Amino acid sequence: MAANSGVFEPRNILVTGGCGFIGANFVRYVARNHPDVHVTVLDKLTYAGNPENIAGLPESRVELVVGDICDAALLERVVPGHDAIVHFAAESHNDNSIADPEPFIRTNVEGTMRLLEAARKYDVRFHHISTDEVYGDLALDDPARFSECSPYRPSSPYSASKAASDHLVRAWVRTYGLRATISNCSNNYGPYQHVEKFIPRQITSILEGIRPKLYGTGENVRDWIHTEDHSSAVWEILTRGRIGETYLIGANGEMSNIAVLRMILRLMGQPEDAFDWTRDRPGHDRRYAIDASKLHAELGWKPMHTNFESGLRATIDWYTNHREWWVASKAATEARYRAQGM
Ligand code: NAD
Ligand code: TDX
Repeated sequence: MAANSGVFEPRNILVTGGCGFIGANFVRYVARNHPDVHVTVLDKLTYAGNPENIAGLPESRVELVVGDICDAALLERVVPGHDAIVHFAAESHNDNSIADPEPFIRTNVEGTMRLLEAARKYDVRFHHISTDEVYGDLALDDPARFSECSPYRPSSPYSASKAASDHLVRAWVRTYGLRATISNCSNNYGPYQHVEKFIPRQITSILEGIRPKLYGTGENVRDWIHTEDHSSAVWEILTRGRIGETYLIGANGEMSNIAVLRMILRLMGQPEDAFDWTRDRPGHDRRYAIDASKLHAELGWKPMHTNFESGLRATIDWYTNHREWWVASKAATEARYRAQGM
């Protein structure tokens, strides 16, 4: 660790959830762009974690510890010696949280508390990865976007658990002086995303000859950002963000679900109406939209992937070329959805 004109220069980072979608992309980003940094990944390898996601990275720079962030004794062994924790580990899927909220409270709330306690004890800089869903939703016809001042109004057990974890981080900053920052990002897309999520589900369904499934009216809007842009924003906040601050991350990628699905179908050479409607998600958030002005103004961050269609085309290519990565979890995921009528 070094302090250089206000820039924090971590040397030894603990990345929780680094075998999941966004965590693994962040580990790859750090390995590619910051070869002087060692990364320890701490991951429980739930159904959503896959060591293949970080395969091929130099063993001298990326190490995997398999374990649970709720395990205080394990954290006592793993945390000391790191100068930063970047906390991605979570139960992350809204539909799962509606079917069974309990693991969400355990990992997202209790697990975050355990990590905060370890960070406090060993005086480790902490960056907490969160979601725009903590702010609830916006009306479809409302020009407003979420900002760092938006009130917390989570809708699902998942987003409520993430909201709780954000509040814990702020309490540890204020009460114990923990050196922490928080980022709340919009919907990510890109390689290594689990096939339960919207974009990979639809792409892999088409590849398998299954008709894509659209919930409710399909008018719901999500604000898409490429996961590599999320990684670069997190790196800027970790190294140059102000302690105690929250930064929203987004890339002006608002699009309705039906428009995204039609784009996927077109790019994959299918008729644009070749999908099925399903029942709606209970409590389905209508629209998310991020105002990332603070991140732009304070840290000068800009997204690289500004053309959603070309990012989506690359993502389709990735799933097309990595069938062995997703085929087993596809069958299990679709069986789970079928049982729920989705
Ligand atoms: P993911 O489900 O793909 O990965 C989660 C990872 O955490 C997995 O590797 C899993 O094994 C691990 N994990 C789960 N419980 C654990 C535990 N108790 N101990 C240790 N490891 C555990 O999730 P993701 O989509 O990559 O999301 C990562 C983070 O980003 C989450 O905190 C999520 O809330 C946040 N986020 C996600 C999005 C999105 O679009 N996916 C957007 C904004 C924020
Ligand atoms: O088959 C589907 N059909 C469908 O219409 C699926 C899986 C989803 N949907 C809809 C529901 C949502 O409106 O697509 C939208 C996106 O769904 P998800 O991929 O489940 O994402 P979402 O619920 O928006 O949450 C995501 O973004 C915020 C991540 O999963 C969260 O971890 C993150 O915090």
